[in-house]
Amino acid sequence: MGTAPLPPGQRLAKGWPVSHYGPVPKFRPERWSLQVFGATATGDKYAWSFDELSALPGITIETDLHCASGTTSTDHEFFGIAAGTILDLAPPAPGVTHVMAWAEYGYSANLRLADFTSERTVLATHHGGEPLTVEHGFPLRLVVPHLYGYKGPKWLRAIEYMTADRRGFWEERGYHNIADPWTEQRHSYQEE
Ligand SMILES: Nc1nc2c(c(=O)[nH]1)N[C@H]1C(S)=C(S)[C@@H](COP(=O)(O)O)O[C@H]1N2
Ligand SMILES: [Mo]
Repeated sequence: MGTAPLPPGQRLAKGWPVSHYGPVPKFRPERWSLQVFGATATGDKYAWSFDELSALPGITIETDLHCASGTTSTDHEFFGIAAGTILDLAPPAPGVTHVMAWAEYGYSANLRLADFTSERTVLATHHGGEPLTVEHGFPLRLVVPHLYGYKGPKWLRAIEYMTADRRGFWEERGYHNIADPWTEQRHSYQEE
């Protein structure tokens, strides 16, 4: 937050910069769903329309966003569905250790299950009381406050439950598999 220290090696961004790879997708509500697939407890797939998702109970969190390239934007208030709520509605099989968060155009980020189920991890629909803007991920983005920004896909479309780890988009391209900003886990070469 405004008075919180920045993680090591980060500088303050001006405002809230937009940062992502590739184009901004169009939202087509009639074709849109959030899916949960992979190693679910029942073997079933789950899907929610945007209206169904919006009817679920939500939480508000405050956080800074730390981009691994070195800028931090501060004082964000996100509202959305706690990741734990999704876990309750779509229980994972006992062997699930990781999830892959999938966005439009195949962007992905892998997370340890504990990072995904962290109390403050949210599938955000709103920022500062307003729907997300399209460049910041409308209609839905994942926010994982305790990890670098690349672990939070904008334009989120699916959660895949996994029984083993697999690297996501940036993790395959030289970024750190865990992404803790407080210990500067930026690069894959830092992994043991
Ligand atoms: N779909 C998608 N989500 C993404 C990215 C991306 O390239 N594609 N980039 C990530 C990175 S590296 C960062 S730092 C944040 C930036 O979020 P912002 O543009 O809202 O500041 O989005 C993350 N989510
Ligand atoms: Mo980033």
